[in-house]
Amino acid sequence: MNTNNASHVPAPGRTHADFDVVVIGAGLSGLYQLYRLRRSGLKALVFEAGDGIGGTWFWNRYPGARVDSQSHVYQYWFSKEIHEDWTWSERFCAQPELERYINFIADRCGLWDDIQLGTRVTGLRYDDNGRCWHVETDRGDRVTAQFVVSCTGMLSAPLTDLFPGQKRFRGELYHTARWPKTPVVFEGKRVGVVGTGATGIQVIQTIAPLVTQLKVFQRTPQYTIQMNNWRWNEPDHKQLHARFDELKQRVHNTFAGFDFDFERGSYHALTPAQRRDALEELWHDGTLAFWVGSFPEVLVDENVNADVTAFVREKMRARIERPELAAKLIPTRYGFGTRRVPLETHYLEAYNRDNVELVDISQTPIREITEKGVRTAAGEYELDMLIFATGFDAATGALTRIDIRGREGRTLKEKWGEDIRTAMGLQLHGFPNFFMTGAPLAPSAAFCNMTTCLQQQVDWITDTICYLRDRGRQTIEPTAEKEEQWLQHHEEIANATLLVKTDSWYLGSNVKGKQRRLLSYVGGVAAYRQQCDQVMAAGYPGFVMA
Ligand code: NA7
Repeated sequence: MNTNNASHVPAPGRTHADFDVVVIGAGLSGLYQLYRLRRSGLKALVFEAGDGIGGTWFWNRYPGARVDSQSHVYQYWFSKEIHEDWTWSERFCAQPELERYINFIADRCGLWDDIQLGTRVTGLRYDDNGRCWHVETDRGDRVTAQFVVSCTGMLSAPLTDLFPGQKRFRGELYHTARWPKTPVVFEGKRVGVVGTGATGIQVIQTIAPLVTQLKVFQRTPQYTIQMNNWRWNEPDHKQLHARFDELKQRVHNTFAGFDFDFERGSYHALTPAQRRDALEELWHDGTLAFWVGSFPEVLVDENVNADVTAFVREKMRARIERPELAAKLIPTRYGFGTRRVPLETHYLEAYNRDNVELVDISQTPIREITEKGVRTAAGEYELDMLIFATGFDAATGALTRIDIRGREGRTLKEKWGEDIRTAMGLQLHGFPNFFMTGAPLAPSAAFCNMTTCLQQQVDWITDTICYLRDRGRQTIEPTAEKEEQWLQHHEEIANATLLVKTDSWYLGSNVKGKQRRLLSYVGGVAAYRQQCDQVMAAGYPGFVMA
């Protein structure tokens, strides 16, 4: 595409750009962003790198991929009518159903015309004179847009090149976030999985019964919660549809954007027996409520955390047959909930199988990938297939992999290379008219049910663009002081939690050389939304409009 229609006289608040808005990414947030922009009368174009829409649910089609939020809160809330035309088959849906849902939404809203698939944005350059962004893609597109909204996903830049020798492996090699659409055959194969995060766990529990041999290379053990999944039936669908208005409100007013909250009061106010009962009840629920809907002290109070950790260890131990295995699989070096807690189904039992071996690489790391398999400091493991479930350069990676140049040509990579900071996770000083969703220092990941926070962020961004247009303004940019103030607020909350004591992608410590900073805002979804709304209501203090 090469659009060049800049001859018109722009309406007040608009520039001569080809588009009012270019959106990067057609995942959950990108599609809703397009929907909102169109409804606001804005001309938008979405560039999507994949050859299909869905973002996370397009790329992560690995065996066992499933959402850890309950389906009835992991959805869009903009249309009751559309909501009633869709039913979820399970309490926690699998990837194919999520991908179908996202395509259903695009069909129902007629979004396809403004989405260009198979096109990766490679460069963004801000033009101070034209007050617009120049957008370049790997397909040779050159367009201008007054605003750019990145909907690139918090977990979309996979860590794929981790070990020497990867290219010489003669077997099949996959990263879970680049899983092929063509069927992968597991039967009769010796398979290795590197990584035991939420992804690795889903892969392992799914393929363990299929493969001849499974070697799991585990560097850090995980606390896990047993998922309590079930199939919904007709009366359930009716009941969930009837709850639309209530749920739509509720998810925006809980700590983590779910249909549960810290509603049991203080852990300290309960007797030991009451605490045990509460934990048992939450455990039985089989959702992330055991973590981000139990007691707020779990994330901040060492003693409460130790109690809950002991409870989880006990539950895990009961399912692992061999004590030496339990010693490897149950974490001891960090507290429950200070890393992302995966939900699982028969994960621990997979290790009771004869064809599954847990290779503890905490002391004997992987040295290289050989022609035949994996060589650790303890020896070589011959494999037919190797699966990397090795995670992502979270929050920053998707954007620093694009050449983004703001005012005076300064790159985002340089900016975040010095210090990862944003204004409320929504904008950046030095990058006017550039908006982000799922970015650093906004609520995200398990501290926000992603659909809740992404829709809230898209709403704020769209309303802000309309605010400018309606007042004849062309640009908006946060001040350096606003960024600093938000950073201080974020750090104050983050440093009061136990999260900052444990290494994980939450802190960027999974990426060599990355600054250690809690990437998600953990002040709570409701509190965050209120702050965003207040900024808007007060006429955007801390943001410069021109
Ligand atoms: P995660 O949670 O970052 O997990 C990645 C796993 O890969 C984790 O077990 C890592 O061990 C392991 N890993 C990464 N690099 C290496 C190397 N070099 N050697 C050995 N092991 C390695 O990613 P996921 O995809 O599972 O989940 C990401 C999020 O997606 C998840 O939290 C949900 O929100 C959805 P480590 O723990 O670093 O020792």
